Formats: sequence, structure tokens, C-alpha cells
Amino acid sequence: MATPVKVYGPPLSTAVSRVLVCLLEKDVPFQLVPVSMAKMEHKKPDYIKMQPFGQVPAFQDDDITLFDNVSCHVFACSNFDGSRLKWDIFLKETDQDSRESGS
Ligand SMILES: N[C@@H](CCC(=O)N[C@@H](CS)C(=O)NCC(=O)O)C(=O)O
Repeated sequence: MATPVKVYGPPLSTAVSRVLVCLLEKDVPFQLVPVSMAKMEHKKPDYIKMQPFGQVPAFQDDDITLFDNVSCHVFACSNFDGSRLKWDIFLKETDQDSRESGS
């Protein structure tokens, strides 16, 4: 992790706050980049270039950009150490199931 993860959006957004809780729980350093929904910044061309759905959150880690809070959770649980969260357990069990079934 060369530069801290960036999360774009207002922390009052439920989707953004879910990502922040995940990163805080896992103790992952991050930078919160404010995006004012009141000023419709999430619909501006520069933001849409990064997040084509014009929604918050957007999440960046090096060359990876994610658009959905659930994919952020899966990414964080697959790539960062720290507290084990529900997704860690789910991913571990899914991996174990696929190893046991040979798929
Ligand atoms: N699929 C996204 C949806 C995120 C979402 O609905 N964000 C809302 C704020 S909580 C948003 O950006 N709304 C503005 C819009 O849809 O134009 C996720 O679950 O993270």
C-alpha cells in the first residue's frame, strides 16, 4: 500500500460510512476526500470520470477504483490485515468450500 486508500464522499452517507467503518475496524490508513452532494459534486464531469455512476462512495487504492460499498468490503477483507470482519469469515468459508468441492 504505497499511498493511503482514498474514500470519496460525505461521511454522513450510509454507503460511505459503511466503507469507513470497515477501514477503521481493520485499522487501514485512509484519506477521506470530501464530495459535497449538496453542491452536486458527485455529478460533475471530473468525478464521473472516476465514478461513472455519479454516486458515493468511490474508493481508490493505487490503480484500483471501486464504486460500491460491498465491493470495498470484499476488497478490504481480501487485501488488508486487521480485525476479522463478517466478510473475512464469508470469504474464508467460501474459499474452504470451493477447495473441498474441488471447484
Ligand atoms: N451501490 C452503491 C450505492 C451507493 C449510493 O446509493 N450512494 C448514494 C448516497 S448514500 C448516492 O450516491 N446517491 C446519489 C445518486 O444516486 O445520485 C453502494 O451500495 O455503495
